[in-house]
Amino acid sequence: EHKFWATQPVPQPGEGVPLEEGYIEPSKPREEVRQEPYSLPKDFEWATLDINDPVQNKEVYDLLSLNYVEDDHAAFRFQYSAEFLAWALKPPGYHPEWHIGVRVSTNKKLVAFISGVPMTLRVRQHVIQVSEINYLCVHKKLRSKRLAPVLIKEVTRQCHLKGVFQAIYTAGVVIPTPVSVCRYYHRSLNIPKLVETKFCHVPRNMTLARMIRLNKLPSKTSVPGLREMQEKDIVAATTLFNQYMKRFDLVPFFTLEDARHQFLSGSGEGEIGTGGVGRREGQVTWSYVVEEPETGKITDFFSFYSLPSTVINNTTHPILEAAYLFYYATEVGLPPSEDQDEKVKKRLLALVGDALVVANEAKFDVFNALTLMDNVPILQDLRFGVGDGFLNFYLYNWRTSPFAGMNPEGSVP
Ligand code: YNC
Ligand code: MG
Repeated sequence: EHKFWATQPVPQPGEGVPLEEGYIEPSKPREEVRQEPYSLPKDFEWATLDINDPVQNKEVYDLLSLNYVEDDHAAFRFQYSAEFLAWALKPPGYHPEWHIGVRVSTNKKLVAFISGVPMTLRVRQHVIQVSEINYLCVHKKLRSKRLAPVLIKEVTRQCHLKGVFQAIYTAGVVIPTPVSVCRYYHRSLNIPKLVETKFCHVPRNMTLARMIRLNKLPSKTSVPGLREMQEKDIVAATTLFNQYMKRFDLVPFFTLEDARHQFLSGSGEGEIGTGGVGRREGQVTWSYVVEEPETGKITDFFSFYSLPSTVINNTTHPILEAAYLFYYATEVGLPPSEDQDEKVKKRLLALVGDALVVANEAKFDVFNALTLMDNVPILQDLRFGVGDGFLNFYLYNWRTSPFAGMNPEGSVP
C-alpha cells in the first residue's frame, strides 16, 4: 500500500494504541549518520537554498506559487509570499542546510523543494527537539516519479546530521499515521468577492444583500486596551503563551526569541494606519495584546497571519486574501482547568471577534481557523462555516496515542 512509508519510523496501520510513548528508532551519533546525499535521478542535482538571497527566495516563491497545495476542486492554490517564506523558514536557530532544493542539472531550474525548521515541541509530558517539515513540493511535470521519498530521506539525513531525530508535519493527505486531524472553518468577510470566486455561494432562501448584512462587522474593535503587540510586550506575551499552552497536549515551547520571531518579526516596519488597523507593505503577521487600562498588565493576546491563495483561472479576482488564526492566550484560562472553559469561551468570543474586525479593516476576504486549541466552541457564534479541507498532523519517529480530545466535534467527517 505505502511502499515508502512502510519503511519509515512512523506508526504503521493496524499497530493499535501504543503501550509506551517515545521514540521508535534510537538517535545515532553524527559519525553513524549517512554522510553522502541520497542519489537523485540523472539530470537532477541537490541545492541548498539561501532564503536570505532575494533571488533564491524568489525561486522558491515561484515554484510554490505554481505547484504547491490546491483544494480538492483545483479552484484555489496557496500563494505564500516571499516575505512569508522568509519569516517561516528563518526562525531563531534555523539551519540553511534544511532548506533543500532539486535543480535541473543543465539549466539549474528549481523543480522541487522541502524544508525543515527547528522547534521545541511538547508532546504530552515529553519535551523534544524536532524539526517542523513543510513546503514539500515537486513541479507538476515531475509528479508520481517517487521524487518525494528522496526529498524526505534527504531532509531526514540533514536533520540527523544536526542531532534531530524527531519531526512534526501536517498534510491534507492521509498517510501512516495521523496523530490528530483538524478541519478548516471559514469566516466570510468580503461576501461579494467570495461569491464571485465561488469560494462560497448564496444559499437558497437567502439573498446576497441579506448575507452581507448578516456577516457585517463593526469598524472598531470592542475589547478595552486592545492594541498592536510591541517589543516591550514580548516577555509578558511569551509567559502568557507558554502558560496558556499547558491546556493542550501537542504544543510548541517558545523562548523570548522564538516568540519575538513568531509574533513580531513578520509584522513589518513602521506605523499602521490610524486606529491601529490596516496593513503594511509585505506584512505577514498581525499580533495584538490587551493591556489592562488601569494596571498596564498584559492579560491577553491574539495573532493571525496572511496567506493568500491564487484563484485558479479567474482574471477578475486573481488573488483571495485569506487570514489564518494563529496563536492566542488569555489569563482567563489560567491555571488550566476545565472549570475555566465557559469563561475562556466568553473571552475568546471577544478576542477573536476583534481579530475579525482587524482582518476586515485590513481588507482580508476571508478569515480561516482550524478545529484546534479552544477554537471549536467559538466558531459557530462568530459565524464561521465548516470547510471541506482537513489537516492531518503527524509525528516522525515518535509513538504516542492519538489526541482525541484535541478536536471534539469539528473533526469528524
Ligand atoms: C505528503 N504530503 O504517500 P507511499 S505537506 C508525505 N507528505 O509514498 P511521488 C507524501 N508523504 O504512500 P508526487 C505526501 N504526498 O508510496 C505524497 N507522499 O509510501 C508520499 N503536491 O511520491 C506518498 N505538498 O514523488 C508516496 O509523489 C510517495 O510526485 C509518492 O510528490 C508528492 O509539506 C508531492 O501537496 C506532495 O508537490 C511532493 O504531489 C507532490 O505526487 C506535490 O511519486 C502539491 O510520497 C504540494 C503538496 C505537500 C504539503 C508538507 C509536509 C511534508 C511532510 C513530509 C514528511 C516529513 C517526514 C519527517 C522528515 C524529517 C525527519 C527527521 C528528523
Ligand atoms: Mg515524483
